[in-house]
Amino acid sequence: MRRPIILLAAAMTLVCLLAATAMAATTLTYANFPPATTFPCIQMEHWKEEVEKRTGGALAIQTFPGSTLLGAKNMLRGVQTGQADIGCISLPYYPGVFPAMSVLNLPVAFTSTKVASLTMWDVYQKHRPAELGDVKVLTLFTSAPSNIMSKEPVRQLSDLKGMELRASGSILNILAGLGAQGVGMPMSQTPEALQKGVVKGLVSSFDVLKDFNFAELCRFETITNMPVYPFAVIMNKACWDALPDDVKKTLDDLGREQAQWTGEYLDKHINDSLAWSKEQYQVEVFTLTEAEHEEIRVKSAGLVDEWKGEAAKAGLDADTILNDMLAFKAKYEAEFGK
Ligand code: DTR
Repeated sequence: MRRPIILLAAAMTLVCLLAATAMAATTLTYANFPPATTFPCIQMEHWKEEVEKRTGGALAIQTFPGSTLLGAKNMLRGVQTGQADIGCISLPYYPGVFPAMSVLNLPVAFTSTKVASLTMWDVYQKHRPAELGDVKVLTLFTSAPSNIMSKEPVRQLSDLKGMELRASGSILNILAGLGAQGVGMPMSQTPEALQKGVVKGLVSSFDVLKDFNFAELCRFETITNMPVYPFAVIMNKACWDALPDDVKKTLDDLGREQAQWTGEYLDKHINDSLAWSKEQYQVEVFTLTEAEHEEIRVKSAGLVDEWKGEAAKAGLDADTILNDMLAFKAKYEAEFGK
């Protein structure tokens, strides 16, 4: 008669313990700078869902899009100091801070976000540069190749003369070489700069035509295939160290998969965005001649040497990093196409 009671008591204790563990789920904050509709935030929500599902609810993620917790420029410091547990940074917004990983921002003619994002992941895994050593890298991805979106038509490169265009990172140098006036600022400040007429357009990937409704103001699009912008999703180191091993493994297993998911999402989304812009605002799309593409290549070539110089100054083996990146790029292009 006593045995079933003891068993019942033991079972109830177990249920209570399990419930307590489930209730003691850790909630982490995840900050992002652009609005919720943009691809860095779409990937954030996808990651959150996957993490919550795969950890069986042991880890909950509270997301803060649109600079509601940290903005584009204080994101890195904010994660390092624990103002947010997780944050998404665009590396070109921090000149000189990421000498190794800024290799992804060079003009090496990436044509697919999936290829660029997986390449970035592999470069990081192989070199584990010290510049990201004081945070935990959760995933990495890039934007799609950059093009010009402007209020006035850029039918040919010579139309760029003196035109103020918002950009960041290596694209500012490329624009300078082409006679345009690059104005550096994070994407989150661009809507206001366009509204106020501080700039006549921007250089980024076409997703923003729809996601920021830039197509309304920038009715002219010129395909230039300029560099991609690399991004990193980083976690505060102490926060990472405090996580249980099984949760760490779940997050580690998700890193590369998330890079690929984001690349695939964006490759599809830029096509949707351009089609939407044509339909909604009848935007005009210009292509350049082969000779003009060659001119961009020639005028950007110095950037690779400049990057090598900076990387060497930072004590890095620049040639190996660059060659590895080109080899990973070629491998993924062979696997997935350009
Ligand atoms: N870091 C980028 C690239 C970018 C492309 N699409 C978006 C959307 C939201 C933020 C950034 C981006 C840039 O600044 O252009």
